Amino acid sequence: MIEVGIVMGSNSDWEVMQNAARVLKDFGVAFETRVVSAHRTPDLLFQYAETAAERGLKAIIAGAGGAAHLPGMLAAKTHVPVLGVPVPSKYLRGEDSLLSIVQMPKGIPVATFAIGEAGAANAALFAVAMLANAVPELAEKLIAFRKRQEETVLGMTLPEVE
Ligand code: RP5
Repeated sequence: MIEVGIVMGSNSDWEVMQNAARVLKDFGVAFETRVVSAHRTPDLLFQYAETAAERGLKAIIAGAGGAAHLPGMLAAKTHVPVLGVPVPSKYLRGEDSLLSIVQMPKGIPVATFAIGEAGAANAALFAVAMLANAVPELAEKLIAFRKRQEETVLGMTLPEVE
């Protein structure tokens, strides 16, 4: 059963959003990917959000750039947790996306992540952490991932100053 939906406003967002897909794949979490545009396919957005819970989705990772209303509108139409990823935009470098996603009115939250690749990967890691509350094997994988990451950083060296 698909547990996480990854949606984005355009296929031009894929370069960033594939980082979320990569994490979920590495953790063995079943996911789907879809292009759903808040402004250009509003009916599809409503349909996706309205059916998310009954289809068994436990989280929706939504990435968009510019006037990034996709995560907020999804959150308005479903109680499934929405994790928002601001995608870098051409003229404002994603600061517009970030503010569009993070500044939700009280009552309809979107968990908002960093702009770009780190945000996409972290949204997926956060989804893994949520799922891991009910799946001990997933929790073990997450702990092992963090241990490997720790060892990588502990093994880092710096050059001598000449
Ligand atoms: C948003 O507009 C998308 O999320 C994308 O980041 C941005 C540009 O879309 P395209 O013009 O590349 O389709 O809706």
